[in-house]
Amino acid sequence: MSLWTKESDQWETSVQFLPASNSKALEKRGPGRKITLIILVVVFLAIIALITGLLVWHLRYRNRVKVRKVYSGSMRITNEEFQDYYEDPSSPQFRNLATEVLNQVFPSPPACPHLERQSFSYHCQSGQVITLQSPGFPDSPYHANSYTEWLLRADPNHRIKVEFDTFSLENDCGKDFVRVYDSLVALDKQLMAEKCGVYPPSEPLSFISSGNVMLLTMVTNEDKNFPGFRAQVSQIPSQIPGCGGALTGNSGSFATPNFPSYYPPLINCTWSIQVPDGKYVKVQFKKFLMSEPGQSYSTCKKDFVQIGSTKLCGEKSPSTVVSVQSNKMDVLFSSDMSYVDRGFSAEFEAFEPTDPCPGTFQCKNNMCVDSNLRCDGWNDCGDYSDEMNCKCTNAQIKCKNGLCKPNFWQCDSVDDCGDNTDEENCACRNPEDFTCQNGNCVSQRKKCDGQNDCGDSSDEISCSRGAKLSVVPCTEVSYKCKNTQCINKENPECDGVKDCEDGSDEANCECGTRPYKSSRIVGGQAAVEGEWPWQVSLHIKGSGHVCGASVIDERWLVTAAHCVQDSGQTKYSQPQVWEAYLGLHIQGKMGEDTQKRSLKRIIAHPYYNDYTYDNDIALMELDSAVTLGHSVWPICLPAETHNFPVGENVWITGWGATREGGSGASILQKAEVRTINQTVCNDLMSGQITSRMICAGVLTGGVDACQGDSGGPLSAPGAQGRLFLAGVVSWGDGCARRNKPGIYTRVTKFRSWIKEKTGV
Ligand SMILES: *[C@@H]1O[C@H](CO)[C@@H](O)[C@H](O)[C@H]1NC(C)=O
Ligand SMILES: *[C@@H]1O[C@H](CO)[C@@H](O)[C@H](O)[C@H]1NC(C)=O
Ligand SMILES: [Ca+2]
Ligand SMILES: [Ca+2]
Ligand SMILES: [Ca+2]
Repeated sequence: MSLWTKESDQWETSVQFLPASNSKALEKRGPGRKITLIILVVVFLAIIALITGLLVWHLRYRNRVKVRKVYSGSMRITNEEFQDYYEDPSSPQFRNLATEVLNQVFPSPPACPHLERQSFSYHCQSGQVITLQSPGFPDSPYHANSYTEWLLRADPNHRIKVEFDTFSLENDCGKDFVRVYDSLVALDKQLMAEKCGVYPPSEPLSFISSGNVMLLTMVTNEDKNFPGFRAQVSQIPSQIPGCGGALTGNSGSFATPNFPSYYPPLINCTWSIQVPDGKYVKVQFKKFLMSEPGQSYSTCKKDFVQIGSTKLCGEKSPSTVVSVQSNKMDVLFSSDMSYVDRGFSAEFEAFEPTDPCPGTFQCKNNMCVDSNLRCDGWNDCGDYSDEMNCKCTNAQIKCKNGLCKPNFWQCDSVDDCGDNTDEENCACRNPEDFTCQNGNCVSQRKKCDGQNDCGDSSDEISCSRGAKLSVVPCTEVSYKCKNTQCINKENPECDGVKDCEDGSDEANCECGTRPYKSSRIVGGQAAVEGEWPWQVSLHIKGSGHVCGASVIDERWLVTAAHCVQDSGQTKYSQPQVWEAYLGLHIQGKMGEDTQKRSLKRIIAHPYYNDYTYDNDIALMELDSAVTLGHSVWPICLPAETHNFPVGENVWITGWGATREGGSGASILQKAEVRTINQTVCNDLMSGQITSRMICAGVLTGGVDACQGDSGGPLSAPGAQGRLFLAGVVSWGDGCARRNKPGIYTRVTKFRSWIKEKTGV
């Protein structure tokens, strides 16, 4: 039935759609009926006019709104066969069909508000790769306020695979985003993923459809236009490899289809594992990412893994182990029609029922860990079972709850024991007191009273006296502006607020940012490409990577003085023996953005002590300036008064080389460490720690490798997501070892020396 048919009996049918409150009027018979109908038609037309007005305003003029919405719908023509020529909107067949459809639906085509939108349509052929890119890519940023869609089709019995090789959008999915649908229309229930932000090439982003169609849409708002994306589209057979199968033997590995990229929607895979008779099977999920909106992590109704009656979904730690008391195990993976994730990679292993962890320690959750990880203060099992019932050594604190923790986590304001034992009896015993930066204790009442009670003015730092910052007498801990005035705010440099009258605290703040935020997949130890754009690899010509360094501007690097001391035949102090690689990710593999430079000059600190490693810092001038960008970017240098609080989480990065050699990693590695209380560290290192050094220890369990390179950066977070060069990897293994702190050169102590030598 149609509202537009003029036969009167059909009018009656149509008015039944009006609200119930009008039904009484409709029951009336006689002459009143015609008037009612006229009134109804007038009201109806008024409503249509109002809606049209609102729509025109919404679509045409209301483009300043922050959140954009895209409306879509679909229509099926039931009495027509789909033909290839219908894909081409300019074909006569398409036009004829469209006119027919429009004539049936509307007596005359409605006026459409003009929208800035583009639509592309492709049909993949076997063996053919189609390249898609956002409008303007790569020469110009994408357009503002645009809607672009790509309709992708494949032959029957094929799937569409889309692989993004570049993906760079604004980092707010409420503003600019790309959506991938498992259909040709933008239906929420078939939305596979919504993406924004920047993905580095080392983090693959590819999607596979469940059938032979897929839709990509891209929506942008009015500002912040980024380069956009480029993707390769191809068709692959419906039967995708890696979805289930039989696994036999004593051990092996398996993963979801397309891992480490996204699995397809609507898929069931079953792996049937069988190990030799008499043994039992266990499976450890090394990576497990199966998160999606609307998932309940207790019932796992959407995408999940099932082993017997155990269901897993969401994100799981790498210590997730499932075992069965049988030599057979079925692992089922199931994904539903909306939202996909990266899936899992797993290893299975046969074990003797009588000895599940030969030669190693068996955790309560059935995982096996190296025996020497027992009672070392790190939770390696994931359930603390390796840290229970331990006898603490001299190098450990005995927590009241029975755990043992390394001494160096004492007095760092972080509760490592879980019951605060490690933070008791630190400095000011009276809880009423304030601890000064120099360790003195003053009454809380003396804080921010305008008097220097601590002796170092630290009781007068970070005092908010209204909105106005006060200029204070200059001391060791107060920040000095360029105009020589001192201000009472901690770490005011590059925090986005103009604190100095002359604005000098916010000058030269283009540093310390990075294009790629590391996302969850890379957890582990390998860095993401572009994650540490100030990291430099220093090579000795002919013998490869020897030390790390940090970029501080387009011409200067900071490294360790011990890297540039002559030894035997090699004249490490001479600039001509070195080569600097900037923007390098994998050793031996020059990336597109890797820049290689020779050195013009090396300035080692004149007071460097080869015996104590005091003043272990050096500067290197490049023979020509590098181009700063995504892959090469300077880290911020902290002001002399910058305070890196004890207990703060910081990062070390490098390929794991020490000056003395040792096998390094090929991919840049990273490790999260935590700064250690100076007094505690000095005690631990038998009094070898000077004020020009800063200690940090490995934070998370499991990391035990040599992550830092001599001379490489210790990167600490500052305001606005910027990173500051807190230290230079110096000694004490530079490597992050669990029970040994690493010792770094404290860069704040050398700020004015760096300025004097480089002007930076
Ligand atoms: C996967 O298996 C479940 C349970 O057997 C079934 O309900 C579902 O339809 C299957 N999905 C696909 C895509 O085959
Ligand atoms: C370091 O620990 C000592 C006690 O061992 C304490 O007196 C001092 O205040 C701590 N330092 C900092 C900066 O927390
Ligand atoms: Ca442990
Ligand atoms: Ca602690
Ligand atoms: Ca500031």
